[in-house]
Amino acid sequence: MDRFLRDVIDGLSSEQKTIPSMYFYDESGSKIFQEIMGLEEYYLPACEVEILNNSAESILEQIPFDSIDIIELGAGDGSKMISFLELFHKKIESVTYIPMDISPEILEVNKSTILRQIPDIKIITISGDYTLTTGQLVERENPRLILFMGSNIGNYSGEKAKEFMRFVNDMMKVGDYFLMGVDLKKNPHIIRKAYNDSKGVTKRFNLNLLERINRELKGDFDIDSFGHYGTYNPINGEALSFLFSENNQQVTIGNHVFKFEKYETIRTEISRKYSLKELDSIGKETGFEWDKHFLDSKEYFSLSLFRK
Ligand code: AVJ
Repeated sequence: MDRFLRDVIDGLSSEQKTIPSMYFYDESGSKIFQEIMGLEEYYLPACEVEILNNSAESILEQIPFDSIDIIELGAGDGSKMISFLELFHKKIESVTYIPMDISPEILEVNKSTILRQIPDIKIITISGDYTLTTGQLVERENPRLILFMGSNIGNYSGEKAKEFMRFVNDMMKVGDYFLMGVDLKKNPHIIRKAYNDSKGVTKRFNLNLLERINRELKGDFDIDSFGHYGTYNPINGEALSFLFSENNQQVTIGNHVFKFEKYETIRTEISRKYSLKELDSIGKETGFEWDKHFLDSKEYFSLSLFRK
């Protein structure tokens, strides 16, 4: 069975209905996500870019290598990293940029974008699920800087985040570096608004999941009878997104039938926020020697550098 179908059937069969957030990003979902990234209320990208612009030199100063593989997990189109890579390419003798992403198409865009700006940088693209493709790196001896940007770590709940950090740590030799973009705990109103924007773009982003199921899995979701609700819990730092059914209804996907009670929810995403203290202790627990945090002026977001 198709993995998407299986995950949807499993998710909608459990007590608390869920759909994994990785399925947001089909073609139209990726477009809506671009729209989210441009929203005033969705402060994350602007903060991350500010740090990339203001702290790239300080980050570079921490890293003593004269040849380096810069490996980016979930790299996307690469546009965000241009100036950062330019600096590293200028100051370090040999830089190889290795963007990894599920989508081979986006990696082609990435490669041509980077090469247009930095024509003589070495680039190796690796497409596929990065948990399955890192084997392709085993022969490479260069010291490593691994990148995981955009607060994508937030999509993992507590234990899963640690598992991911250990997975990254296993890709590294002692003395290698890991740079991760992390959204920080802050005034809870600001976080809540980032996931409940006033133009309803995040709502469309969530409802697109149901449309995608209708399109690709022959579902019959009545999109108009679902609402969107985002929560933020300042105790555990979890921003959760839900879709909820406005009525008692049933939905058919292929030959599976799912019943929804009025106001029953589907959990679609977790976007976890961290404090710097939490990041320090997670780093220690998952095998890193030290970490340093580079923040934006509002202290909303951190680029956290971990050394193994
Ligand atoms: C791309 C996972 C970091 O969780 O903030 C944006 C995705 N979801 N608005 C996030 C998202 C709703 C985003 N990440």
